[in-house]
Amino acid sequence: MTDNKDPKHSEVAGTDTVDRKNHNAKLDQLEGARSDATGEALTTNQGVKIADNQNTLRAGERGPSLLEDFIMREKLTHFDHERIPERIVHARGSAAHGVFVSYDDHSALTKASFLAGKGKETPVFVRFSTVQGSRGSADTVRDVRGFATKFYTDEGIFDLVGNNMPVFFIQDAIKFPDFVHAVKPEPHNEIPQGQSAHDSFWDFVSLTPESAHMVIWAMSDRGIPRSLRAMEGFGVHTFRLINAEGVSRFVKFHWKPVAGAFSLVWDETLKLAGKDPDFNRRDLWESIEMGDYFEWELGVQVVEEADEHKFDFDLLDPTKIIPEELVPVQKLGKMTLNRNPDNFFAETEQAAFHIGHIVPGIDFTNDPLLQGRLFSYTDTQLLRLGGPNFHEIPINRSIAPVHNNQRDAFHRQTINKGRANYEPNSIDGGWPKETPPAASGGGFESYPERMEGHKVRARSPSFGDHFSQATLFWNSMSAPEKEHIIGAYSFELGKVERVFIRERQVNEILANIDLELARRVAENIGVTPPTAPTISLKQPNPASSPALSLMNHLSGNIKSRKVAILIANGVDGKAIEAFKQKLADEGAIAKLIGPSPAPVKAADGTMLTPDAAMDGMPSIAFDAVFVPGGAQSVQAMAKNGVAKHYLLEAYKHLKPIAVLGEARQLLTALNLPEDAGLVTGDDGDVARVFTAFAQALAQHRIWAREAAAEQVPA
Ligand code: HDD
Repeated sequence: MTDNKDPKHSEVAGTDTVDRKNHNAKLDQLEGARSDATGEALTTNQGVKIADNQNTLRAGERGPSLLEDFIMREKLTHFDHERIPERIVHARGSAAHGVFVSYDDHSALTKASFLAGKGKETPVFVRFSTVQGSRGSADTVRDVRGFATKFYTDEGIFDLVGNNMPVFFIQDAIKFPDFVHAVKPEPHNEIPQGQSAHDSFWDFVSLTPESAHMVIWAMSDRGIPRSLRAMEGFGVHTFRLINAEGVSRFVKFHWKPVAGAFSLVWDETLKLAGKDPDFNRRDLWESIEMGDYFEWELGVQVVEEADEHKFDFDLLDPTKIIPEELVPVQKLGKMTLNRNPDNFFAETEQAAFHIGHIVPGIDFTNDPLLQGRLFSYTDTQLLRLGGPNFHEIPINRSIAPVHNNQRDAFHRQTINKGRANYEPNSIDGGWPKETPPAASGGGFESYPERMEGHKVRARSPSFGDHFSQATLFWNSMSAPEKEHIIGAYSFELGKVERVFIRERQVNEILANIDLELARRVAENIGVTPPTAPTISLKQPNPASSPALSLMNHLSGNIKSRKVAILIANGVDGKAIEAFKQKLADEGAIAKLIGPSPAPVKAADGTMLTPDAAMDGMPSIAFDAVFVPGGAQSVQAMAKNGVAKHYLLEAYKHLKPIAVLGEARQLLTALNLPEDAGLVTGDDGDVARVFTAFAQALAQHRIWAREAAAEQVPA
């Protein structure tokens, strides 16, 4: 078993002496809990070697099994107890280890030690999740994504338990069970799985105007991320950072993806849910295995204590953002996810996050959603992980030393020495002792906020504006993003059986966000378009925020983008070589996709082994497609429905496509017109075609193609 040794944090500034893949203080600690059976005998849980793992002990070869068979009984009993309750929300998740490196000494802002030095490294474990679906549901459903980060700091654990959207559906935690019941599959038939497109969700949100802002985020492209690496993350609530002088400032936490933020298109998500339900999880796993790590910068928006009331919304209201144009995001450091877990259950499933896990220098605010969360997370782990010792499970163990008088209970691992299990004591020298707060290394001290008020069940009037920031979000979208939002509301409300719920959402929610949005959705779902909002509305301030549009979050490069190269016998091998080299130079990933997994003979006689067959890795698994020339291969593809569908589908999903030589005939046959993302050239034109193709790929999708793509049957 592991012990809580002092952390081995290294104060490395700009050096790369640490093999991040395999070592950090947390990974070293976990090493003590890892088990490798290579070369070892098969044993019972008691360490007794097993001679026969094939047959139960029985009375005669054809006789009944004997109760005496302790080997069979132990094995079956353990198996019967393998499952633990899945998380009530965020059940489907995947996770990775990594490291957070502080850019600087941020002690003017906070005394938290993990931000106190340039280059200071802190191990992290991050679990991403969908919210609504169960453990086995598809990755690509329209949903919020959880983004929970466990910082194993040298002052204890700090969990930043956020989402990929900066606001939430409700303002008060007492509404959380209602909201979750409404969005989960309906109680009578447990349908639908992993989707909000059903009556009970829209019934609840149409009756709950405070959800309007979050729902429009969920209906936007943010609800269908292309990759977990391509999502922003948000702490959602306003927190406090407190420095050594005791100065407190309000902050909103942000994760800014180095890869940029970009999404799937809706038709793609529906197909992926069937063809590769593990799409996002696989991408995380495979990228890390390839050494292509996921990276984010941690940032904060900082508001001085004196400015608490200077906004036209309440900082304590979790349905509001602070527009980045009003308060810019300051970058504090960078997180790199660089190692996959060794065991999904032991690490990812047993990870216990809690918004109440904070360290000196960080504190809560009175956000009523945050306050309720402080109760819920420990409570849920007690059930899920079977008792109060879940902090001793290896993935949850602090790397800072843990000593207190909390004792016993199910599954206790620590063997506490000494006779005094209380404090104060004089028997064991008074240990463990309290540590007074200090500028660094001190005990935790809550910010001494001055409080007064009556004990009431009431919400502040400052939480009363539910629409202006939903309007701000809508105003900030590009034309394609607006179309996607209209499409998403129309799809979801179109699945709502009760017309009065459709009408309520359109008239009482959408009409108060934007009349044009409400009218377009109304027309699509067969309800009477509204002519006016139902209440007098506050104008958003600012009127629009460029930081909200995904179009402004692209990285400008094609690193990590996946490109399918379609091959068949007779393909132009030289063009493939040249194209692959250029992709590799830009950090993009190329896969050879053949009619079947069998090797293909190129025109020059070289043998090419496909990475996958066309039906095994369809176009939806890629960001772009390249079709090299070669008379014979093009003829074969022209007769192959799967190959033709590949191109039609990539075109329909607005992906860049590069086509060389004879392969241009395929475009004519398929009636696909050239555009900024459908780039063609002669066999020798690789350099020019690649440049245009890479430019299109850096833009993620060819949005100008959308109207033409709608006509494509794929
Ligand atoms: Fe929560 C899990 C994020 C509101 C109660 N929540 C959970 C996870 C994330 C969030 C990312 C998964 C953690 C993991 O990977 O294990 N939750 C949020 C955010 C919220 C939020 C960003 C609003 C700003 N949550 C919220 C409220 C409550 C909960 C208001 C209850 C009052 N959340 C839970 C929970 C879960 C959980 C039931 C389920 C599994 C778990 O905690 O460990 O306690």
